[in-house]
Amino acid sequence: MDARKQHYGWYEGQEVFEYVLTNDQQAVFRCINYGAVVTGIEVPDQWGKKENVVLGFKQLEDYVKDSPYFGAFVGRVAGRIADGTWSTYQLTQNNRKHHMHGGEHNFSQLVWDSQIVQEDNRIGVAFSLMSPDGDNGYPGNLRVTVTYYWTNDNIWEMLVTAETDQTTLFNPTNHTYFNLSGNTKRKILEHTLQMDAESYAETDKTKIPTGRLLPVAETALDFREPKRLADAINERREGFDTPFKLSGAKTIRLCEPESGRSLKIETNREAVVVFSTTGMDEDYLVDGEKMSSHRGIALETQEFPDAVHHPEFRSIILEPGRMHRSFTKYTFTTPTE
Ligand code: G6D
Repeated sequence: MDARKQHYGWYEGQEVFEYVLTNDQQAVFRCINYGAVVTGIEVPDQWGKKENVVLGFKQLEDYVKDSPYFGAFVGRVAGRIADGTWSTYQLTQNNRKHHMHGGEHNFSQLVWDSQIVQEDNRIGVAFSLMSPDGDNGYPGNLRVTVTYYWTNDNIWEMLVTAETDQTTLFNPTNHTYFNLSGNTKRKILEHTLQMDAESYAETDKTKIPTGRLLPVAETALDFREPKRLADAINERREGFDTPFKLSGAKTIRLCEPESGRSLKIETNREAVVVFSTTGMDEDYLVDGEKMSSHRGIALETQEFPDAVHHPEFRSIILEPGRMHRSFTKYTFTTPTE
């Protein structure tokens, strides 16, 4: 296994590095310390051809200018908080009147401290930052570390820890968009998605959960058995920007039959937001083509959005003296494995 650090660019006077982690199968995991962004994951298809399976850009300037959170670590709180209010605090309102993905100049747009970690069976990069008291309206100095490990079995493990000195909120996610066809050569419509999710959170027109958890049975949102995304989106023309409650083994599986690549996601979080990119029509290019509907799918493991206003959702309150610990594990395979 090999871990390399190389210059990637400059952001507000700070140097940005790219880390290239190569395992013994020559599968590659790339990330940068701007936004703790995962910039590339190159894994084999069923014939052994290695290609990139996540959406990203070639250079830092594009991440700074255009990114819809490609590969980024999002925080303090992923998703929307209605009206940006919590307790007596007013958080920044950067999505209509709501607070979204941590607000203005959030974790995905900061340069993190970073260092390579080498262990017996895995290599990784530990990113850390101190979010000061008052950051985007949140109380408390919050120390956050996210470590991305890459193993010889093509597993990306994400471990998050955080501590605060005042009661605050913390509900991060990683916002990678997957496309298992390789180098975005096909859309995600022929991918199948399967999730251990019996219910989903109903949301209003501004994408805030109403608080009602509805059964997926007999709806377009039933992914308990593998379902072609084209079929699911045919049944639900607006696509998915939807929080699902994970249950049982909490496993999510994405497969692309043509390449033979599969991704299995396991986590200790309560929910996953599935964002199918339906309706996206942007001016920037990804792999040489305009970013448009269904070029990728984001699978954002987290606690429910707007959990602060819904006691029925798992709490995202972090108290001083208690360490937040969460993980998500992404396993890439082909049929021969
Ligand atoms: C998140 O749920 C949100 C979307 O609504 C948003 O457009 C995207 O991030 C950038 O997944």
